[in-house]
Amino acid sequence: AIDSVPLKSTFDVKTFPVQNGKTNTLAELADKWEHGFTFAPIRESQVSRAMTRRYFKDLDTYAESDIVIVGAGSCGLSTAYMLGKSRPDLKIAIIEASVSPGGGAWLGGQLFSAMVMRKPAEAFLTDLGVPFEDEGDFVVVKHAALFTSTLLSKVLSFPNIKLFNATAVEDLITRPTANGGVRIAGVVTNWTLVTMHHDDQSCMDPNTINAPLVISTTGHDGPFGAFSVKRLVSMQQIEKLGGMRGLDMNTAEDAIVKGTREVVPGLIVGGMELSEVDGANRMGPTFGAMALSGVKAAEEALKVFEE
Ligand code: AHZ
Repeated sequence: AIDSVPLKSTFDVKTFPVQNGKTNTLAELADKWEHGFTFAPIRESQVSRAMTRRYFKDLDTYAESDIVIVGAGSCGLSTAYMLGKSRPDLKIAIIEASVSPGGGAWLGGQLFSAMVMRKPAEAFLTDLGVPFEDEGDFVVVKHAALFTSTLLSKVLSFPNIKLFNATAVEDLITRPTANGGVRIAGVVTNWTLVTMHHDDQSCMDPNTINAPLVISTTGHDGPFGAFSVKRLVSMQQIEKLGGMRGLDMNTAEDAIVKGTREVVPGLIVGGMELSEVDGANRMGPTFGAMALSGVKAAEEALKVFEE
């Protein structure tokens, strides 16, 4: 039956027989090499349904989220980690434009593997369980990818967090407030490949996620970066951007962590996106401010939910 190709689509996954509900151990596999190895049978539609059914359920579940985090770089992922740990009751959607989450945190700087964090950001590494070498005023993780992959694996393990990657935020949902301003009330999303081709493809309208709180961590200005704060200017909610300044590690990291806040009602901004609002310096290849801006963004978010 598994090989049959029905002329009409009569195949129903619910009636497809479960061949073998047993799971294997690696020790049992060794035995199978000796006695004829085959994978369990599958029909292609089962693979398709296993993926699409879950994705559409997630789209349904997270259409009303408690928090949307825009951008899964080092700051966005640190924010998600803190929120996932402390509030398993909140539904948190992460929207990441790239196929691969992690932003600029897969290398420490240029092509170099090691990631530097100035103290006291080592507290975040200790909590996460990422080992480091102590160099006095700063610590070094042997590979930035160890930090990012550990953080990502913890974030993805939280049952109340869903990462929608290859998906871009193209706009913010707004609601009028009593004083004539606006409150951010969610995000407008599209498949990133569509977002990148609005100019040369016919219109494909976007999708939406409602949420009382959006945390934007889309990085400094670039093809995708600083998305939400640039939109705040064009919707006249902030007059103009300060613009990221030149590199100064000492001032930059303090400014980003201290400045992480609710910039307009319903929108917290963290990480390097904030440098564009406040006219803060960049810090280059030191990542402590990204982790601690994430910790601060999560604390600011929890204040909103405790109000
Ligand atoms: O793909 C982007 C990246 O993964 C994603 N992103 C941007 N715009 C988006 C949009 N919708 C969805 N409209 C979007 N996703 O946001 C992520 C930003 O990650 P990042 O690593 O660029 O930012 P960060 O603030 O988390 O970390 C900055 C790291 C830097 S930059 C820097 C310097 O230039 O001096 N120094 C440090 C430590």
